[in-house]
Amino acid sequence: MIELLGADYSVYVRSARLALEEKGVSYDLTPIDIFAPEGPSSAYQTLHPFGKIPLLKHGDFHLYETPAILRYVDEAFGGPALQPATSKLRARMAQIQSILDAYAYRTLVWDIYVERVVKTREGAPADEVRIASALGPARTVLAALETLFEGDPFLLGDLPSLADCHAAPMLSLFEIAEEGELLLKGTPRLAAWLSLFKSRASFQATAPVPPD
Ligand SMILES: N[C@@H](CCC(=O)N[C@@H](CS)C(=O)NCC(=O)O)C(=O)O
Repeated sequence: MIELLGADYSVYVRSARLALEEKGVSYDLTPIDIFAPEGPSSAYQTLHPFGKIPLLKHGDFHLYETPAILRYVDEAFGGPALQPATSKLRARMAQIQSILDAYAYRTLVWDIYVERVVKTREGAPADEVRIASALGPARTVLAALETLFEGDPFLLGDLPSLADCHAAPMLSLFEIAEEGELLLKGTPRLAAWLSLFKSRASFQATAPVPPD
């Protein structure tokens, strides 16, 4: 049995869940709230010394870092392959995943989505300077992803891959911000891919439960 520790609001947890759903692997999501005032428990910190989510448990095998989890889920279980067959496409997949972690996550999610959408929802003022400074880097991320598109209709071909699972949670949050929606109009392939991926059963099954 697979246990995924994390929270449904987390983009990285959703990436891992998307891979599990796409593979048809059943799992339990055990709540870990890293933003709780007291932080994650010391038992969790022992398992994940960086205190982030997700963490995957498969029997006595424990794994953290989402790209490693995604690859393990694809390789350890049956179901449709989520890694392309050729070295070039697998390299492209790793490249896209690295771009997402290094350049997209902080810019699209924290600098733009959290500032514009989450802070507004919480009645706090958005940091307009932070948003404005993130627009150039966000444009660069979107343009790079648009250029690296190798597939149709998915990022790497006619079937979904780990790159799609990794990218969709970040980009779907980014799109909720007005700046994200606008910038995505400049990358039509990426926008069409996002719209398609959001309609998949895996994406719908992993939607965060709205807070009360
Ligand atoms: N490198 C980690 C990043 C995971 C990550 O940043 N998760 C976020 C939630 S989406 C988190 O745990 N944030 C808590 C924090 O930064 O304190 C991975 O690939 O799993």
